[in-house]
Amino acid sequence: MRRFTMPFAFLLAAGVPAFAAQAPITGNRPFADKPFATVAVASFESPWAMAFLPDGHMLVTEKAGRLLLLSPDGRRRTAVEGIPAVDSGGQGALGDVVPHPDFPANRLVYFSYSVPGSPNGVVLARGRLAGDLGGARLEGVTTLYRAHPLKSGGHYAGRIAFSTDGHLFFAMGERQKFTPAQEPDGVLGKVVRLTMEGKPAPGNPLAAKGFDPAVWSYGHRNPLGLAFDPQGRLWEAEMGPKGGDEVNLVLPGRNYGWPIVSNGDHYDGKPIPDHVTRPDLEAPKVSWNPSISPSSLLVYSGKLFPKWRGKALVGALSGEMLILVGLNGDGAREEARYQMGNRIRAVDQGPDGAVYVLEDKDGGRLLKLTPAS
Ligand SMILES: [Ca+2]
Repeated sequence: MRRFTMPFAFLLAAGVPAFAAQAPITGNRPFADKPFATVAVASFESPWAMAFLPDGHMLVTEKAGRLLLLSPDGRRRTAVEGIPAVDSGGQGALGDVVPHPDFPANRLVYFSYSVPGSPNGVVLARGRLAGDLGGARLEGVTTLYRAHPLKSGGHYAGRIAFSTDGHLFFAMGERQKFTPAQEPDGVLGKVVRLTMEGKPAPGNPLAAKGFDPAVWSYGHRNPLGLAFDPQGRLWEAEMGPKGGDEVNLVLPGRNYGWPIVSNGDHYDGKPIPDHVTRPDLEAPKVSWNPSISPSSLLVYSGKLFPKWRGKALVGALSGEMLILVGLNGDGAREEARYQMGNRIRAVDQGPDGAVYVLEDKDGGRLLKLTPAS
């Protein structure tokens, strides 16, 4: 990593908040004692994402293209029919799954997947969940939004988050092609803000500047974590290059720097200027070197872990850990890391306040975390 030092006064003059971001985390920090007990409740083949229905039933996606409906205790399951064909080669997958905020009334489920073909892209789709554990299907499946332009490569992303004011945020990666993240006419390496029907939301911040009208923020690499905090701030975790993984506070119309700047370097060893060299671009609130490979981000709001409320939990693939990130206004800070001994692909919260994580390999277990007694 190339280090740049700049006079503190310069940073202040440039309008960079002095305490909003944590200095890059370098080196391997010690693991904290786990404040939780862990029990495995189910296992899957390369699971990718999960979601809870309001009554406690779970939806889990598997990379190869299966959507599963599980009983609240994880013991019973059925494969949900009606999922379109998925390109699961490389980083392709049946990706995120999230029920509509008003699911009890409309039974709508949003999901993302990489479509077959080369070049291809990730799409956002929606269907109505019918049936139960005796047999379930998605009816009326409709593609609501398509990443463009089409490319070949990984970094699809495909993460979905709903704001409380009725918008759908969808994060897309730059397909390992770097420059699309800065190109105004495409949506790769961007977070877009859509209506619940998948149309560019009116009033998006960059439409008048010649960007695709859906774009909310840009300059992202592989944004796999996306969640709102209780105050309505949008937090994002993205896989950076070597030593440049990030947690960002996503603000409308802002440029997050990729591939112009990063606190990491290219995997071929070529240096990239650090974020501090370009204070006009949004710097990460937390960055990690060595990489931890963030797969997911949850802002915890449950009752079982009072000390975690309002904080983020980041699942790490190569880091094989769960990282507790304190959110303080517009700032963020790593507070603890918990060794999990497996790649963590997803992290979510159950209606009971328990935390659930999906392991990525060796059986793909779903673990339930409850307070240690
Ligand atoms: Ca960045």
